[in-house]
Amino acid sequence: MSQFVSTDFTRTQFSRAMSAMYATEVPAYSTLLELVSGINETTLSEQPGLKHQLEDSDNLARITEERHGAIRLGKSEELHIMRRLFAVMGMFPVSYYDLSVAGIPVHSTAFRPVERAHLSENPFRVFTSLLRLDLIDDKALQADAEAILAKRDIFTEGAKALIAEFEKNGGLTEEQSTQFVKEALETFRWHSEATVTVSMYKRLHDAHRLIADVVSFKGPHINHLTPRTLDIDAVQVGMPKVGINPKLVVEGPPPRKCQILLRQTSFKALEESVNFIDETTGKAVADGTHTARFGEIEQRGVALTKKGRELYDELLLKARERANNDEKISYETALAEEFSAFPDDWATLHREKLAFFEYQLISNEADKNADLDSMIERGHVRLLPIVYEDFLPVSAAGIFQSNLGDEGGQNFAANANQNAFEKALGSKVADEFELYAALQESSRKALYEQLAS
Ligand code: OOG
Ligand code: NI
Repeated sequence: MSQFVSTDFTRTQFSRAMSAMYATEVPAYSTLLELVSGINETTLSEQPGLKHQLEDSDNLARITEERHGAIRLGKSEELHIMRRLFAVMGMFPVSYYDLSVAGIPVHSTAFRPVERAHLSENPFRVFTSLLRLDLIDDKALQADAEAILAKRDIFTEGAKALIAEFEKNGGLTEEQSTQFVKEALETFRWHSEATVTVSMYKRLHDAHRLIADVVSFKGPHINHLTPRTLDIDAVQVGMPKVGINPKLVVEGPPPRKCQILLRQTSFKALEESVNFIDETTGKAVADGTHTARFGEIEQRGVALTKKGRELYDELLLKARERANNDEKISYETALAEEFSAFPDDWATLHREKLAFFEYQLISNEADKNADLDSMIERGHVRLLPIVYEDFLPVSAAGIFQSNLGDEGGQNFAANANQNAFEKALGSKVADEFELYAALQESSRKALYEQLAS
């Protein structure tokens, strides 16, 4: 018996602690959790097929606890330590997201578990952005923001010591794990005391609201925590009835029989009062507000191959262009019409190599020499969609914009810089397509081994 607890254990404790903390910080979050769990129960009882599919792919148990969160960091060192902190919980950086294309001065990755067993246990993920002050035109403001950020340390001494212990020994004891969760939580907590004066806050805010949000505070407060729903359209309709007003459009693909990728919607949750530093006394005084935290829900579908993703991107772009150029057509209609070109049954999605699947042998008449698609066609093998675990840059930009407000601020030129991001991170980000392909391939191998035995 190892003296250490698993990284799954620590991740689950952390995700529960974050959820409990967010519920006390943002009351609408608890309302949303209740709404989502009610709708998930109804969906499962009305759709026994979906329930079996989730059961057979080890995806049912995780759903009630499934969440993602998001944070925004201010400097390279923070991202570097954050990578090591998430590793303690079995979470690794997957994919590079360039948000400058949408006029948002950050680039991002998602920390999440990558292996099947760990995902089934608890897929908790955190969308993590790093501010890009290099994109600001105002060089004086850039220097001021850098100087403010240089002074802060967002991690507790205890958290840093336990990360080092984990790296040295290869694990944490249960006691250390409990302490680690407590210490790590401090970094994600809301701090109502700003580190700047009102006038500095205004300067940062005028450059871009996001810059003010990242630079003015002691830490990268978790800005939303998102439960997974099995029916986002029902939640979208249900939200106003419980006093929550979602953004107008659901990001991602339109409603379909076979869910693909990710659909998301969000709402503004809270205006916080903030104590800024008084210019003359240097003391914190209660004299301002800041909107930092919001709510979001998501529905996850099958992961797409590169080919499927290209088709998705192409249809999404077409729908957006049509809705923009033609006043008579709504975005929803344009989206639904364009996506009629995306096959909507599992067998075709598999045959055309548009999506990733696991295989389940459901007959003992299967011929081991037959090819996969004919086994599927004959009903000898069942397709289990592999859940999309990542994020979509166009949707993420929509989510950022919905909570930052549309009003002005500087626009930023598209300027991806994955190298700089990975240098700050201290490692490469994993390629999501390779991860899904490996999951599919190991299921294919297991199927043929089963057929051969
Ligand atoms: C992150 C927005 C992106 C998502 O689910 O796509 C995101 C942020 O606002 O910091 O969370
Ligand atoms: Ni989100």
